[in-house]
Amino acid sequence: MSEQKKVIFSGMQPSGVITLGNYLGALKNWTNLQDEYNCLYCIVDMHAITVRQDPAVLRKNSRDLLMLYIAAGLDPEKNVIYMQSHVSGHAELAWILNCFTYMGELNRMTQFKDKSQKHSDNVNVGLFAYPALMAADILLYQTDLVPVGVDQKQHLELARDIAIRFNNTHGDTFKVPEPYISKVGAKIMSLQDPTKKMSKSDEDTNASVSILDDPDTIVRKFKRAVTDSDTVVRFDPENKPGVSNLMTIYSVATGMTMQQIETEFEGQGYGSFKLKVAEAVVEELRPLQDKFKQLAKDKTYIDTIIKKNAETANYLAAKTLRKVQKKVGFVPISR
Ligand code: AQP
Repeated sequence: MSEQKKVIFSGMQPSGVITLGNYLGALKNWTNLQDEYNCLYCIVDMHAITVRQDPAVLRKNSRDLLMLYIAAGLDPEKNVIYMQSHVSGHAELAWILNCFTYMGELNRMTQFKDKSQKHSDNVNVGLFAYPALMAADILLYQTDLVPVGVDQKQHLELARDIAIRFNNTHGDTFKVPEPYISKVGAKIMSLQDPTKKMSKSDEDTNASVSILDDPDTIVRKFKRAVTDSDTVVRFDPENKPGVSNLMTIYSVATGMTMQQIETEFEGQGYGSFKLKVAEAVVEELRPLQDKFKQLAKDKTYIDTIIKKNAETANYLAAKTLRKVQKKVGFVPISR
């Protein structure tokens, strides 16, 4: 990794096949950063087990996600693409940072509130401490910038607070990360309840478009998307959340402005509008899906990428971890 370039860190949970929301809001933007920055993109499998996962499915989703990163255009020679559980430094630093994180702070996190309601039979300590692990993910690599969707901003702010608190106690140790706000990123909402974000773990399969859905499925899901009783294609997220969400998707997929979209569909009903959005999404995902199918045939290549990138990430993580362990007073092993 070049010393001069700024460091970018981000990740996704292999808690299902990623959605169009994950793609348009995050992954698509990551591919534009790989030349200008030193980028680490993690498959955060340790975060995924904060809700129950089937082990075989988690293994498959994790490998698939790594292949999707590459299929979307992330070059595994330029970016460090790796599994979180392959770098024990994440867990080790998370423990130390747990001791610099207050219960009150974690209690305020909206993701914890949402997920503990959704999984009321399994409100575990990992789910509660999720933001401290996320802080460790980021701080472990002396990250400058973190590209996250709007929904993750609260967690990033906490990571900054934890870094500042540690630095104030033990002297300058962590770089305090900044959010990276992409020019095009967008929050994509559920197709069935446009007041909720699109999520890969949504039980209603019509609510989200998986990045690997075939064209017929994509068209069917958009045809069923919830809109309103009006017939005008107009951008008004407050009063027309369904239509505005479809417009956002169309805008990110085609590069058109809301004004241009309103003009294109003036005087037309929602039927043809929905079909056009679906077609734009099919075209947007086609190259990625083709590349994914190719990669899936080459297990040896993917195994090599996994091993090589895990080694790089471990090497980088060890530098910060040793420094932190020394600062808190752990006895080093003499060499
Ligand atoms: N609907 C969305 N629109 C835009 N961006 C989104 N992101 C997630 N959903 C949307 C962004 O995707 C990145 C990876 O997210 P994650 O996998 O770490 O977990 P998440 O935010 O909890 O995503 P999901 O799909 O909702 O997962 P589940 O269902 O497992 O909880 C992040 O940068 C996020 O901002």
